Amino acid sequence: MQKRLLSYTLAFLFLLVLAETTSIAQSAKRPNVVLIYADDIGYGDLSCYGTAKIKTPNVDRLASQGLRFTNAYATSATCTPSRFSLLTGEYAWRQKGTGVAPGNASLIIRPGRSTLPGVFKAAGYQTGAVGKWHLGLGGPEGPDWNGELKPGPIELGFTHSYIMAATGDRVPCVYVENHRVVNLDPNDPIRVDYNQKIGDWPTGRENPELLNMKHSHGHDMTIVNGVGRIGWMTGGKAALWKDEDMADVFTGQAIRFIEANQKNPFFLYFATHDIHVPRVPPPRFVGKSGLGPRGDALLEFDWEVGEVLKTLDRLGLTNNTIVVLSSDNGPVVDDGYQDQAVEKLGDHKPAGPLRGGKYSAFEAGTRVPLLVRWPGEVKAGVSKAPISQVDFLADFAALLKQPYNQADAMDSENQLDALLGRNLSGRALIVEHAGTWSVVEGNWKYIEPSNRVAFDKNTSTELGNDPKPQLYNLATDLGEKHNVADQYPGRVQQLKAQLQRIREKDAQ
Ligand code: NG6
Ligand code: CA
Repeated sequence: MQKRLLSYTLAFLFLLVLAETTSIAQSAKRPNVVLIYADDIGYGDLSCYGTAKIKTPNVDRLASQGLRFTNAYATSATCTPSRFSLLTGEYAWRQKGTGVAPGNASLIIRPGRSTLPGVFKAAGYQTGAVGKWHLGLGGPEGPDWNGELKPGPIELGFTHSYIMAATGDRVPCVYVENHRVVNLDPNDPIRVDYNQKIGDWPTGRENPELLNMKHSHGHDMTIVNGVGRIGWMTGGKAALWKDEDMADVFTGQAIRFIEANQKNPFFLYFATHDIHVPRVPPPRFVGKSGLGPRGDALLEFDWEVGEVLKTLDRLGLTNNTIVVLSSDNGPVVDDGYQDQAVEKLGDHKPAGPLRGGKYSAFEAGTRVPLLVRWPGEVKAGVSKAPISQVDFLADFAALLKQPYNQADAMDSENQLDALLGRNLSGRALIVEHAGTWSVVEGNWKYIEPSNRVAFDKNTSTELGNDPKPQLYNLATDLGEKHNVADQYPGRVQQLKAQLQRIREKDAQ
């Protein structure tokens, strides 16, 4: 009898140990994460989202092997605030100075706060930022281009960074690796100004005959590589990037980061320059889309995605790597250069069935493509779950069982199950910001009254602003053509109150 009890006890203990080690093994499962964050790619720009006018086979491969979301959102209709929210878990509009940042802005994210890369780093990951930054560099005095550029990505939790400071159309046109401008000759210091001309380099305003690509609006300041930019710069000749090479350079850096960390768990934030202006792809993509440089830049983006996927395959990392692909805001055709994007657009609809585009309060401003692939864990398919990029911080913290400061990431909700396709409910409320606020709850979209201009002539964008409240039923009117606010005053009041409550959250 006693013997039997002993063997039962031993068997029980054995099971207990087994259970314990399995749970350790499970909790130690730390997939790599590659977040490919495109610039200005619209809801209708990828063939897996329905366009027949452009072919993006590599992105489509990702979509067919993973989950494709139809209700995923960036938090804002421009770059800087969307990236701020993605990396901090807080709506950018809660903090002043989070609009489109000039190229000489100070870092707008406070070091020490919880961040998306910081969550991965604390969990023992190597964390890389490659590509577009556009969140400022340096302390209150601004970036020291000729010295140490900090604080920046490294101080926010990235263990390695290879970035451009702002955008392709803003000076200075140089790469920054960790704290230094790449290839800077100390005898040729960089100087940058956003208020007045500095140095004697030609500008688009004074010497338009020197431009290879003319501007349509703005972009008439310092000419670099035959392209007029926003802002003035001089110096740093040896460090200047070549626009045609940018995709190769960033993709090469992304691959190098993956290779270097193939034995560590890693998080790679690969923020491509494509398809932002100026659209200057290398000769191998020129003319290949038939849609002009904007379409060619889409093909280039697809190539970048393919290179990353190939690298994961080659290193045997595909099954243990979550690949997320999304965009920072909606599409724009003419964003300031005469690059044939308008003339060659043809029937292609960058926003698909949505109204508006980049800068707009209508859906195309913030509803963006989102793909998530994790072989064996995420079932391939399509999800209608409402997702906001502001939740990525809480999602990945939950996946890694990593604590973070919830007061910092105050808008980030754990929606990991929705992101991995385990439920279809997702977020109850989506907040969109384009200067004007909107909120989406279920099928209803409310756009708050706004006296801002309704149409941007420069970019030909319907901005979605109206002095009257707007309410749309997205189930029957995805294109936001019929404002039904007058028919549903109760719904308007309720959504208005929801928005107010969210806005006042930090005041509580
Ligand atoms: C605008 C620029 C536009 C683009 C945008 C930022 C002009 C006239 N327009 O001010 O070209 O750079 O800022 O785009 O200068 S974003 O995707 O980085 O938010
Ligand atoms: Ca953008």
